Amino acid sequence: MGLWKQVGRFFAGGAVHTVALEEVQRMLVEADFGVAATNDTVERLSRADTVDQASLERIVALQLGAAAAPLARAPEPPTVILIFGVNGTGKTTSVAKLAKRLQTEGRSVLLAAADTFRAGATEQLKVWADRLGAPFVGASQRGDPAAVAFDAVEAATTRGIDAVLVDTAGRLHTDERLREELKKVVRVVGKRRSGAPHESLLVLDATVGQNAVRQAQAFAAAVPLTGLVITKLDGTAKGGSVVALRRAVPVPIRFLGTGETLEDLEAFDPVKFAHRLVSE
Ligand SMILES: Nc1nc2c(ncn2[C@@H]2O[C@H](COP(=O)(O)OP(=O)(O)OP(=O)(O)O)[C@@H](O)[C@H]2O)c(=O)[nH]1
Ligand SMILES: [Mg+2]
Repeated sequence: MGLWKQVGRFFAGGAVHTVALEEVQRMLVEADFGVAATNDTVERLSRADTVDQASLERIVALQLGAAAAPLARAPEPPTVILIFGVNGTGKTTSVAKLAKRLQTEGRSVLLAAADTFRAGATEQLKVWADRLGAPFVGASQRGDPAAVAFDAVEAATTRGIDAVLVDTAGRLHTDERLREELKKVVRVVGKRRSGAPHESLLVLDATVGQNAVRQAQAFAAAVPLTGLVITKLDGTAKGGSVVALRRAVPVPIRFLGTGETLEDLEAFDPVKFAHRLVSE
């Protein structure tokens, strides 16, 4: 991402000039920071006596909120974790990565395919479940996503499994039917298990820039979210969308997806991310 490589030359000697700030502003917008984070960053830079790489990192980190909290743990198993997002953002892959992470922490997981919309979605999650050696619940045919989620919570309760990860269908965030469907999933798991869902994570693709901000706002208005998972950060030079997202929705960033394998998931760390964005 290496923002300093682009903007550092405008602060040669550390001095802050108006011309430099205008150039920096343009580059931040270019890097998907969005208007609010761009203006805030430029404001802070303009007030600094001198600007160097470390100070820019600090200014960016300040806007990224706190480090990620660990995944919630219900007082009695199972902990229910719902995964939302538009098509192709990396929901199913993130479910598998989160399952792997929980298993590594010694927690048992069950995967539920509540994406009954897209042909092949159930099979795709089943492949991950088999690879992880995790039990799996899906609908045999085009079923009701809420019913799948309900059955999954039921199965995990009976079997004493620690966590249920529910993969849902991806459709456009503007789709009214999808929003109703997701609300129903939330309602139904809450009925089966008081306090559930314990986590509702929204998966966003970092490569789509400001569009991810609009998706986050639409989902946050439809269902109560507990965190964001931002994927495909390996595939973009513009990680600024992470800063923009943090500004746009009052939902903490929990994990970053950095590739296609099970290991490519990081707990979000603002200082580390600011370093990557500015200096690498
Ligand atoms: N480079 C990269 N690719 C990713 C990442 N996460 C997911 N992908 C890829 O993105 C594509 C879509 O991932 P899925 O997990 O199927 O996305 P989805 O949101 O479940 O898609 P739908 O179910 O169709 O809505 C796949 O090719 C994944 O391998 C990531 O962090 N980095
Ligand atoms: Mg999927």
